[in-house]
Amino acid sequence: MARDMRTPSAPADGYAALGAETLLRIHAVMVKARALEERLIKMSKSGDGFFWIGGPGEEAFNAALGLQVKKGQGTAYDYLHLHYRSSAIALAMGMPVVDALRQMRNVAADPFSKGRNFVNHLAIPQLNIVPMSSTIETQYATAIGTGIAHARDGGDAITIVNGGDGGTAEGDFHSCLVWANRPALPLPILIVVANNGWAISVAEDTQHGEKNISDWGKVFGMPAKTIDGNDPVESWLAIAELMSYCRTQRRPALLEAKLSRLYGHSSSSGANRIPEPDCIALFEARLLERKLATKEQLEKTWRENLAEVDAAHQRVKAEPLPKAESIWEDVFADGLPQSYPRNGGSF
Ligand SMILES: Cc1ncc(C[n+]2csc(CCOP(=O)(O)OP(=O)(O)O)c2C)c(N)n1
Ligand SMILES: [Mg+2]
Repeated sequence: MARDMRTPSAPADGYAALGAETLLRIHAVMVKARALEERLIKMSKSGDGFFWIGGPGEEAFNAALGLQVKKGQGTAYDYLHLHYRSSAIALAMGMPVVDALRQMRNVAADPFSKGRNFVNHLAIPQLNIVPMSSTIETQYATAIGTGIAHARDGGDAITIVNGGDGGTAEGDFHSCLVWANRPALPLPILIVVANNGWAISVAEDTQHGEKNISDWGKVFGMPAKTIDGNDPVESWLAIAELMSYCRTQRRPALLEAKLSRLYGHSSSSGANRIPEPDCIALFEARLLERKLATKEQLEKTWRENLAEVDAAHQRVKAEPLPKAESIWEDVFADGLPQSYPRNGGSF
């Protein structure tokens, strides 16, 4: 079914507001993410991995988000509850490409799951990126937990949760809205929905009675927006505005980003290129049009990132798989300090 992809151009002054340096930083993250994802797809098709799912098409929005995170470890920093299309967010925050390739090849050096989870199921304690789950939408429920921690701690750190449009039909998304908006303890959560118009093979317009997913925000009177997530400038400005609201007001906001799904759902549906708008091609055309970059500059970014991914792949090919005896490692978390309930906490 044909889909209206809505790709209006960002406000002209958005480019001036961000400036060439930030725009090229965003572009570099987008290119890195695409180079990584296309290599992951290749690996899944050439016996160097078993399955692929990932984020080609989400680079514009995700780069703009990842670069604005207050990153670090602990409640003084943002917590992120992401999903399997979030690679560009993690790359923007400093995840090395080699780590994603390690998880694809399921080698023991995979720092997220020691070679035992699907690709793009990240877990990075140093960046407050909590372990991702293959069950969709459950991250909106776990986000309530760090949202409560952030609400109690004060400061300016927030919880960020992102997932797909299809999953918003599930209870976890609505639990997050309800918990984040309780008058007794509002939660500083930026609730993001990456709306690619599909849940595997089910089209969004056959399932959603609401006009926009962001309309759910009206029930709570919370700030809520639907934006063109294929446009990094529009994305950056909307994220900046809603993040600032969550940080300063200590309350939630809802952001729906309409974007492309450039290689279908996963390797299970073939992972072949789909003719939807490509955020990188669109962005590069605008950068060139506005003379904010030269063709040579953009090509250099591609060359460098493709070379980095290639070198990382060669390295991972030589790394060993996990040993069978390690199968029970990290299954249970022993010896955690008692942290719930805590004195003075109110529900
Ligand atoms: C709880 C749960 N139900 C069903 C599935 C099977 N499943 C995996 S991905 C997916 C579609 C998700 O669509 P959406 O939320 O729009 O995210 P997208 O993949 O489009 O980014 C489904 C139904 C699952 N993983 N978890
Ligand atoms: Mg979807």
